[in-house]
Amino acid sequence: MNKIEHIGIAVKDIQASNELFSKLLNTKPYKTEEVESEGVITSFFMVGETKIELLQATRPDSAIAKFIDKKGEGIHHIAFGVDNADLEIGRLQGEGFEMLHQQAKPGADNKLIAFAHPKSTNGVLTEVCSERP
Ligand code: CMX
Repeated sequence: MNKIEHIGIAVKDIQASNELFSKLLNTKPYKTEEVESEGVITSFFMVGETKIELLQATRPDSAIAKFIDKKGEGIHHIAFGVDNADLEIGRLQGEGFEMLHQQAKPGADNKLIAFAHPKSTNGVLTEVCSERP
């Protein structure tokens, strides 16, 4: 694990939250991107070395829609930057963590991503991500 790459925050209305977080962080989002496979629209803010990712659901079966229904808006996941997400999946499985993906898949911001189930990580949805080659 090299660094905290980003913190994901589930929001209901990304336009409204872009304005709110622009004021909070005193910087504008540098990117907005839809990830069709995940059913989300995302925006990213740079804060030092770490990013804040806002996530709004684009369909009712999206992980973000389910999360907001259950828990409301708030911190959804922590993503750790790694050199190679596929190798990290193997390491984490070897340590007994329940990985939701056997192979890293394309995510927002030009990353390969994989998640560990929050049930196996003390209730914290944990992502590993590496740069897409
Ligand atoms: N953090 C902590 N706990 C969470 C959670 C989260 N983000 N999401 C769900 N949970 C908990 C639920 O509260 C629930 O706990 P209880 O059993 O105690 O009630 C349990 O996990 C199961 O939750 P669920 O609502 O039944 O949801 P599912 O099992 O259908 O899915 C999960 C949960 C984590 C497997 C699913 O959200 C997932 O696959 N996430 C990874 C993908 C993802 O989050 N994509 C969106 C971001 C993509 C991006 O960054 O680009």
